[in-house]
Amino acid sequence: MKKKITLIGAGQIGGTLAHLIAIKGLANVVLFDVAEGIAKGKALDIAQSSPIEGFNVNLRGTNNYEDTKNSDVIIITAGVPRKPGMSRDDLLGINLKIIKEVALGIKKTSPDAFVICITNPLDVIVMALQKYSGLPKNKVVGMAGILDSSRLIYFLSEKLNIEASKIKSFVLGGHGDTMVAMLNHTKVDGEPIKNLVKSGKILEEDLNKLVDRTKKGGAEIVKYLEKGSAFYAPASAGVEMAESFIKDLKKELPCAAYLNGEYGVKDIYAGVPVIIGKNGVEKVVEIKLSSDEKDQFNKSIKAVQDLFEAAKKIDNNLK
Ligand code: A3D
Repeated sequence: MKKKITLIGAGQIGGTLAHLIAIKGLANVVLFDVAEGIAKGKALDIAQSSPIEGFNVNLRGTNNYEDTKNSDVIIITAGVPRKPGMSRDDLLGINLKIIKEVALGIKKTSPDAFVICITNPLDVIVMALQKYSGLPKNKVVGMAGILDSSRLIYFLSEKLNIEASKIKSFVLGGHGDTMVAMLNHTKVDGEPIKNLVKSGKILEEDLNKLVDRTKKGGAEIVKYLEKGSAFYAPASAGVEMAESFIKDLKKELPCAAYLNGEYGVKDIYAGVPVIIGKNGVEKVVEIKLSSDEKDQFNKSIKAVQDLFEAAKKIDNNLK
């Protein structure tokens, strides 16, 4: 039987998620949105492309949680995106309220689902989602690291004029300006990037610029779009996580996961490499960090902790 993926939020990312899932034939899709017409319209529009694309999945739009019942996967994008000049953290108050409503909705109807959160500010919202819903911590995870890593890999591939598939790299920590690019673990065609710096194939200064551009990758797109934020690459990243769960691929992916002592951190969500398989987050992979990476990672964790303190001030129930 086909699996069921519910998308809570049928906006820019939600619609793109539905399109990608349908084209891949990954699962039947329920698009849920408080704006019922948007959910219904997008579901119908994508369904009408099935004779052309040749996919065979059901798509429906709704504003009723009953229709999302017993979902295998839920991907949440409900909330407000950034406008030019806004930071992700500026979205906290409004998106916290929305996530509470969503958490209560999915808890009642799909308590066994694997839940992927994309709503910003990511690390704090996914942590609040887990607390509000009470769903198991290995079944509630945030999407950010795959996107940030993909941005860095793309920028490197453009700069070095080499296929992105030949580059391995990833980004850890919180999904914000403090994210940590793992340059010691970055390889181009199997060769450490540091060797390419030594041999002059890329200047250290240029490499640092690419890392900085990655950190500001979301804002760059917000500025271009003027209305709304990135949605194609975020949707691709969300689908990769859902697919690893549904097909039990056990891929190692950088995601915002619950840390219980790993990386020396307790009781917080942050971006680390995890294995995603049929049991959700099956393992947090602990890689060795250099002392500089460790310092940067701790700074990033501190930023997430501070923002979670701000969230607790907004809603006492988060304590
Ligand atoms: P947008 O196109 O505005 O879609 C959001 C949708 O959520 C709208 O259709 C709303 O009607 C809907 N919505 C609002 N409240 C509710 C509710 N209570 N229940 C159900 N639906 C609701 O935004 P988008 O799709 O571009 O972005 C969605 C979120 O993803 C934003 O918070 C962005 O900041 C965030 N985002 C995160 C990343 C990460 O890498 C983590 C990247 C890009 C965007």
